[in-house]
Amino acid sequence: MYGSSDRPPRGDYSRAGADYTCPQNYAAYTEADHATYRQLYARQAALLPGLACDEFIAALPSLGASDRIPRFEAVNERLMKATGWEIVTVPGLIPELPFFSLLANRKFPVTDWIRTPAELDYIVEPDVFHDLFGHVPMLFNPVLADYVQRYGQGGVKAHALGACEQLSRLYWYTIEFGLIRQPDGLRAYGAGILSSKGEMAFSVRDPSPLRLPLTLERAMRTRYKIDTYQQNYFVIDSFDQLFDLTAADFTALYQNLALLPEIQPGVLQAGERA
Ligand code: HBI
Ligand code: FE
Repeated sequence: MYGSSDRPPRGDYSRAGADYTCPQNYAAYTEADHATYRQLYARQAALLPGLACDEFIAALPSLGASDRIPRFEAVNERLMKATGWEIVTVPGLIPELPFFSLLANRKFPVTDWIRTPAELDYIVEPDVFHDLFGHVPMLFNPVLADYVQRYGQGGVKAHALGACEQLSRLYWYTIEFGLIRQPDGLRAYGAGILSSKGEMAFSVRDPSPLRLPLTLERAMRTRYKIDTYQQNYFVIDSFDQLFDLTAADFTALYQNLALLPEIQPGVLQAGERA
């Protein structure tokens, strides 16, 4: 998810080490927590056909338990074998540089607390359901897994260049809210969509949002809101296309972007078709 909220982040950061990781506090989960995970998993899994991309649906069983919050080390046994990634526990949102550094080392930060039953339909900050259900199955796909690592490497460079805002928009419009065109139609691959009850159908079927072909420039110029459905989505034709976008160094791109105005979400630009 994202680290741009201005509220003090939720979670007990006293548990975190220098790299912001901590052990998964499995004993702290109550039966209510496991019931919340079970309920979210069952509800979301029922929505996937026709809306989630094939790669996500194929990898979801690799998370293991669906009746309780899985032990991260059990997920790691399968994930490490599949793509050499491992999930590490964090208390919640962490600063951008540690976040990028973890991704650059094929470690995905997963928050270990879960939302309360009152927050079942919506929560602003990433909890274990958003991170584990939304993000982790896609890390079983080798091409997307390589994209996320290259994204992390790019993030470390962007931090040095002061270009985190632009790069976080690329994350937002791909890893969080990306759509992919399959032979049988549009599908979601972004974790923010895949872990959301309402945004699954909205992002793929609703006529109101813009759906634009993904280009680095357009995504990096486009602002985003963190607490509503997206007013525009960016569409790729394959994960290879996404990976190839990150081949070049972005320094020149950042310099060009600095000369161009930002774009408000949902606003069609000259020459674009809705
Ligand atoms: N921290 N735990 C966590 N999870 C995220 O997804 C995350 C983060 N910090 C920053 C962040 N995402 C975004 O701002 C990235 O685009 C950098
Ligand atoms: Fe996320």
